Amino acid sequence: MPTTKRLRARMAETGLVHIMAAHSPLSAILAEEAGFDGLWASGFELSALYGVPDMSLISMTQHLDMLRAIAGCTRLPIVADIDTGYGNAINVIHAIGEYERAGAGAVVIEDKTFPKVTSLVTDGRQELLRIEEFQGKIEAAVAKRQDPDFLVIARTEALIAELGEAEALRRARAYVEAGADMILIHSKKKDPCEIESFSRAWTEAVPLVIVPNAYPDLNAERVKALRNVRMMIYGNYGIRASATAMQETFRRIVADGGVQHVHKDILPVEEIFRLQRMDEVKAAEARFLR
Ligand code: SPV
Ligand code: MG
Repeated sequence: MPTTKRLRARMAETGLVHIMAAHSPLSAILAEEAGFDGLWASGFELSALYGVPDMSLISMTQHLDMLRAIAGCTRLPIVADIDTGYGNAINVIHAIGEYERAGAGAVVIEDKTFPKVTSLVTDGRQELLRIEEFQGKIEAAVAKRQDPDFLVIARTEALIAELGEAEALRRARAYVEAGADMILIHSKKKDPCEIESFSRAWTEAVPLVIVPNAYPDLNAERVKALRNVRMMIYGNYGIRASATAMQETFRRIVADGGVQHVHKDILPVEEIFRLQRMDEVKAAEARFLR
């Protein structure tokens, strides 16, 4: 079954899919082994990996290269974070062709102006596009996709821009009219009540996607009670987890004056060999090297 169909089937079967952020093939392999339903090719994570802020500084080529590398290492569906779609509706048309070919199963396009500013930063300059212009981008994405199961997810940043729930609902409804398959509603409030209130006010048939980065208390059990959220994206947990581990380990090595203590607390090299599928290489060596 193609990954696009699998993602839709999993949503229908479980009612809520769990999508983990991946910034590399290794993080994707670990997410797959942990049991996630899909991967989030996160702009934030890839930006952080390159050591730059998430402000449209990473090019489409860089993002696509990483997505292709991830797609080559996992069977999980990939939800591609294409930010603003790299420009206007014409750029979106080009991007959809590229992302479908690269192996994405869905895209999320957000209604900010290009270049964007990362959503969770304090006092970020959050500028939104005119509704009609963003509708054109969603319509262009829907018209361009080849596979009807490829999801076009419209993300509104109205709450991030502090425009209020009424504006967020107005925008989300306009994006449904334009053909969006799902609506991603984002919030930077620590209290999940902003998202819960939006979800209760959302009466359209099109389901919601959330990214509980700022409001971690909204767990799957609470989300299921909302009834119209079908996808949870763990948006920056891959890069934060790996940075936590590296920061702690590197500091200990400097403090200890060597690796004599940390080596027992990190994965043995044999585990990395397993993740690299060294056994397959050894089998191929035995069979083909003469
Ligand atoms: C990302 O992971 O790139 C996101 C989620 O878009 S957030 O950074 O919280 O906006
Ligand atoms: Mg992003």
